[in-house]
Amino acid sequence: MNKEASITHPENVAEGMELTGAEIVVRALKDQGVRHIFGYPGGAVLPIYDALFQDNELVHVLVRHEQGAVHAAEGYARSTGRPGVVLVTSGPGATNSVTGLTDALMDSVPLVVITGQVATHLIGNDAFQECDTVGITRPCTKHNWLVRDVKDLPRVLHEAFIIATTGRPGPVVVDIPKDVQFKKAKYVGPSHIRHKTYRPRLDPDMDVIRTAMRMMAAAKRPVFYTGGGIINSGPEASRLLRELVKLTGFPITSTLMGLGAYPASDPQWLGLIGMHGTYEANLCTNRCDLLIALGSRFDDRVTGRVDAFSPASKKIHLDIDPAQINKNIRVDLPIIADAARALRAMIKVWKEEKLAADPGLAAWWKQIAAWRAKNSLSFKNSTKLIKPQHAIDRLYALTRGREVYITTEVGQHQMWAAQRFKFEEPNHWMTSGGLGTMGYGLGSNCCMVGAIRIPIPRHCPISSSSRKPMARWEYAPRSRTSSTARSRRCSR
Ligand SMILES: Cc1ncc(C[n+]2csc(CCOP(=O)(O)OP(=O)(O)O)c2C)c(N)n1
Repeated sequence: MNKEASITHPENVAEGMELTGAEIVVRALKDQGVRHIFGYPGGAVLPIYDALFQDNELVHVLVRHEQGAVHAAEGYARSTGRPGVVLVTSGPGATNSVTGLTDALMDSVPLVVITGQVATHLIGNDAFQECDTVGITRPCTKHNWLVRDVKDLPRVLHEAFIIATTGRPGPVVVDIPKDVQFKKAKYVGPSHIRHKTYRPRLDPDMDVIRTAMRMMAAAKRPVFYTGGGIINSGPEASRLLRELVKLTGFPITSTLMGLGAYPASDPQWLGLIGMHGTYEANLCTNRCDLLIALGSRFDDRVTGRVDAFSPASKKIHLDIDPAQINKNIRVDLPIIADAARALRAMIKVWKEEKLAADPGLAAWWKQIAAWRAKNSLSFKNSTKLIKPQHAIDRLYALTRGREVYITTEVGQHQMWAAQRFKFEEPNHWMTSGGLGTMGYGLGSNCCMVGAIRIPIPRHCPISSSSRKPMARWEYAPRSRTSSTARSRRCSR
């Protein structure tokens, strides 16, 4: 039979029409607003690749290794705020994605990873390229599914996007056996799908917000300690954070994952917190009487010894994930909510109650100025060699005012970039924080299309991008004829 004739073009299909599992995947991705997919083909996903080949809108970015596909999707998600989508085959394709999945789980990156699986009648037979994908990826995903019945496929795919992107974002895996990709079922659109039980709490308790704001107004030595949760909440959270910091006049520091939520050029900015942070950020955290943690999780690179961390402070902790509260550090006032919604409520209460910072804040700033004067990030430059710190300072100076996206590998250069590059906006800094994955930088850099890449010693690709949409054939292998032919097919 003519293969072309057997494939229904998804854009011509009305909801409720019978589609193959592979066509359902393509249609569901499009209905979820997906434009780019990062992937690598294999036997167990070929029906999906065939359906993709028939489609004119989805752009497939062919990678060289499935781990790279997941990192590219992570970079895409971090820089655009949209979920990254990955398509890989069964067995080794799925297992190669595990490092990326773990990385995304630790850094709360929304990903939908679709894996092929052997046909349902072969599951459990040690079939060729079979592995227990849901078993292997259970601890490194927010949720995962093995779809045995094609009738469940539309619902599962839409639920996958809901779970990946709402509440605390994270990676999900949808494992689809090959025979399910061929079978037909009625397509159901996203508007009909609501998860039965999953309801992340988004709005804060206003009584708790009022208590928090009174604690803030009474504090003599307050400091904001922000994290990746502000970035994940979306650009509005960063805007509201700026407003709250200005309203209160408090100093602010951030974790590695939170860089860019507050402009580094602002005088209230103290620089990075923790093991690689500035003297002033760490002494502020240690001596403060009120620590306001916003979308940060008190990880060991920030706290060091937990029994000696910020010993004199009361602690407020805003997080969308209740599991973070009192996990590492006991806090006095938890706020469970989406960061933007909580920040909006905080600003409202501060203004409505006409609150003002305690006059003690002036002495606190005087103390901070003395710590800052130590200039903890200074270094002895050289006339004989280019020091990495100098290189990053020059890159910052030369790219200032342009839209610059930075990705790093892991190690010393990562810390120098975090310390020295002055991030002004969210979603421009892509680095592996929680897992510390070497290989992340190259992969995540591949989502930067139209980017100028400046590799600096030792493994630091820095991208300055005009954020052009990805070209259809971008990153297809060029060297070998056979793989070029394959990539043409798969880059669609
Ligand atoms: C996949 C992986 N393997 C090993 C490590 C451990 N590790 C962390 S930093 C580092 C060295 C990095 O050296 P380089 O890439 O030269 O960067 P530099 O620290 O010199 O800036 C290693 C091996 C890691 N983070 N990730």
